[in-house]
Amino acid sequence: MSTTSAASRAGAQGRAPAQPARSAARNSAARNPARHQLRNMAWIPGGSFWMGSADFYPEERPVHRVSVDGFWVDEHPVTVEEFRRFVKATGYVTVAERPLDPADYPDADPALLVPGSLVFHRTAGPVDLRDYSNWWAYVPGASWRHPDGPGSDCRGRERHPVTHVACEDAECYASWAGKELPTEAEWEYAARGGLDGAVYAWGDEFAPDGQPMANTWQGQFPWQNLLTDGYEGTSPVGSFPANGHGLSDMAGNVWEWTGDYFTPRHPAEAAGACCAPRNPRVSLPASSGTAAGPGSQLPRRVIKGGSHLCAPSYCLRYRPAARQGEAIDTATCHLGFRCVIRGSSPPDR
Ligand SMILES: [Ca+2]
Ligand SMILES: [Ca+2]
Ligand SMILES: [Cu+2]
Repeated sequence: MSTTSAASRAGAQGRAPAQPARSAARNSAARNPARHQLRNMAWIPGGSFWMGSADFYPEERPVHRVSVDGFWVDEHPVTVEEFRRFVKATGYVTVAERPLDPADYPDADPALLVPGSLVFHRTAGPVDLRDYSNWWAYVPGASWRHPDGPGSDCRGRERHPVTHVACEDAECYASWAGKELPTEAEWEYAARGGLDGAVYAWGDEFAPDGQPMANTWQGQFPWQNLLTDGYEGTSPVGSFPANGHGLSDMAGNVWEWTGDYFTPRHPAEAAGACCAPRNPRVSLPASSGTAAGPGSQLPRRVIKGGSHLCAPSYCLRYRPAARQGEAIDTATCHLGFRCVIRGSSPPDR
């Protein structure tokens, strides 16, 4: 499912990051990455592809030609284990763990101005799908360390993707690791695994020979999870087959932050094949517009790939072309990230 509608923290207010994003987070591409940085990364050869889809949601249109240079990308989303290493080394405190300043939220219920994050709760039965508060709750104390709220922890989930990370958290991690967040074009190109124009990261059929290819939701959202794929909630990275580039969990498991601001539509196709945009990116927050509703003053970034909460009955977004705008301060139990390294050379083979 999507979290656009659940974008505002504390259910009623967005919040500005308590610390300014470090400028280093923007220009950290290592020209000559060290060997250890490239561990668990795959080289994606440059090329061009058809970005977007005409067959699903309006924000994926129009399909247009794009080219990207080669880059390295993490083979799986950043795990709890990896994020813990970063926090240990730096003492970093995530957005969801920071107190909110009441001065920033004059209209807010003070009881909700405490650190926390959005947690999904399965409902007892069918509910009105237009009201996301039926299944999303702002849970004080929920964070990457306590993914289900106070009393829960990450024991047994070290190899699961880290969750409850806002955009700034993802960028600070990337900066520390000498990496960056992918652009939307890079992410989508990598997710397609060389299958240009296919519906899914593995082809056009959702479950070839009945085999689940990603951690999604089977059954009637948000009350009946049939667990055909074996997982409720997140799954250890790499639990499902990798795509043609050797990348795991591009579809489902957790949504993933990108470096691009959200636009409600893709740009039109260029006039000729000669003119396909190269390494396009959307770096102006203003282009993300403002969504209706609370928290809408915050810019939105593109998130990609869908999650374990995406169900055909509600949100068919476990596809490379799928995209969503997410307020930059949002943290949830189904949103994580992976990183890239640009500007270096391909591996010697
Ligand atoms: Ca599942
Ligand atoms: Ca994913
Ligand atoms: Cu979804």
